[in-house]
Amino acid sequence: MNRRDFVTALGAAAAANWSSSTAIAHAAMSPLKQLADHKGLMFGSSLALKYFTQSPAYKQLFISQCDIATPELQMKWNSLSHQPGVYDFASADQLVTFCETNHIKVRGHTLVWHDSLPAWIPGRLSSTTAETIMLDHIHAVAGHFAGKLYSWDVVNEALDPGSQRQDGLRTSPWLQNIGVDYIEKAFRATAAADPHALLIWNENYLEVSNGFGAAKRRAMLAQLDILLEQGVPIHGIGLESHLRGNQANVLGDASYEAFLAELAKRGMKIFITELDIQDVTLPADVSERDQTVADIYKKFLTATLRQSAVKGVIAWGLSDAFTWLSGYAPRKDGLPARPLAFDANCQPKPAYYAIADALETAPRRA
Ligand code: 9MR
Repeated sequence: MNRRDFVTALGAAAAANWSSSTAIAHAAMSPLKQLADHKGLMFGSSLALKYFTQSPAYKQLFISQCDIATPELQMKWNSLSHQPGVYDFASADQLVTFCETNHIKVRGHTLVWHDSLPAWIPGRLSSTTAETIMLDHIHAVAGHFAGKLYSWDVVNEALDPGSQRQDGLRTSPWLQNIGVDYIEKAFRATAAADPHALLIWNENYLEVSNGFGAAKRRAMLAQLDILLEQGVPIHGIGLESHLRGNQANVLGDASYEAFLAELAKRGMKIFITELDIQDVTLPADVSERDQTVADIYKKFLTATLRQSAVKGVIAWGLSDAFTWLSGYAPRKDGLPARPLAFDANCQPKPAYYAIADALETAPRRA
């Protein structure tokens, strides 16, 4: 039995009889960052340092598995600033220092979003003030971290086919008050403030092959063609990939791979930026639930990693003990959510083996 078969068999054993196989599984575990690195890829997770205070084991797990991290909250506008023009970078700086010490790259997240804005913003935004407010924010924040970050999510979730606009753009406060060129202005300002960071458009639902996802893909490619034609410095696309346990038939299919190829053709680097799998609709039985989640990880990542423009996979958390889904999408039966690679005790689940397997079968990047 080769190592991959061994790891797969362990995954199946873990699903069948979790408690007795945990010790062996842990011993056989290769760090995901190492498996990724063998293929010229990065692996990481969202990061909130407060979880490390609650669980030193989680801290060790994080350091062992990740070579890239995204602050879950600390670089959002409402975390950094409570009054116009006044910023407190202490928590975000602490996170960056932790990552520097542990050789973990940091993805800045996120500069221009319609969500997580400070309470003072809505009352102040108008067509005469919005552009200055946005550009001052980019200047202050991207300027503060200049040279320290791997990338910036410059705009976040800027598409919404439900908006009924022809161009598929979200009618966010930025679009409403600045106009469609807020995207171009945001990218150019970030490039000026931090010329070293990769500049990313981070977006949700692009990975889902249904009508909504297809409309988003069309809108994204059309926007990219306009922006790139105008020389806007946009270097990559983030696919959030908050997946669901009942989506197996609309994930990782040929139309998705064709979309990734279209992004690659336009010179985009591609990142999976917020990967998790909501298990709210899945059966209570843990083995069955874990296996369904693992199968989706495997199918989705295998298809994704075939595309060499994909440079990294970042999960939205590592341990089921610390997932936003516990609050956002609690199960009706009250059982804890199991959306991530490691269980609440930081032990690998079938999802871990599925991710490991997809990384091991991925083609090597140049
Ligand atoms: O996981 C994050 C949650 O704790 C926050 O309350 C929420 C609002 O800031 O953001 C969540 O993360 C989001 C990410 O920043 C952007 N894409 C969607 C993520 C899940 O909502």
